[in-house]
Amino acid sequence: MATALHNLSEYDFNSIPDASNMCFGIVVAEWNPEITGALLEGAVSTLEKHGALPENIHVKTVPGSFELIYGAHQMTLNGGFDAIIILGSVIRGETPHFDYICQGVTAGIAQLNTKSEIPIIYGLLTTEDLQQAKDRSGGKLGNKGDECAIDAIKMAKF
Ligand code: DLZ
Repeated sequence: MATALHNLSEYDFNSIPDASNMCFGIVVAEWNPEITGALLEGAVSTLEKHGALPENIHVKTVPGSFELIYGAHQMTLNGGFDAIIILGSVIRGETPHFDYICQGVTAGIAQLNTKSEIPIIYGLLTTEDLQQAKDRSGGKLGNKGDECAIDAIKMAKF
């Protein structure tokens, strides 16, 4: 029988590092502002809750989710960040080219992650309708912005 080389108790799946010496960039889309504003609020408050200083959280807005790719890329070039978060909301019912935008942003951010020295955390809500987006931006299913903040802190010093 094979012997395990790793003691799984060495890995702590639940700890969240202290973020007081970390610097974050957030790019947020203006489209569906009720949703993206709530995502931003969740992300910023969670970063601060884990020690990030307000002056180390830099927020830039872009018109729509498609521009999140450009915005995140510019932030990687500017330097000085430990992690970048993108936040957007695409709603199928209101967006005839929903699939194009979702796939474009997803592929763009994935590609950036393979080239960038710092992680880019994916906070794009892709929902069938407005209610599903509300449920995931501070509603009954939590706030994707909070989750992205935790992921950014965990990935920042990877
Ligand atoms: C054009 C468009 C549409 C129809 N729907 C959305 C949406 O639901 N969420 C979003 O973030 N952006 C949307 N956009 C705007 C595009 O993302 C982009 O800003 C424009 O196509 C200009 O590049």
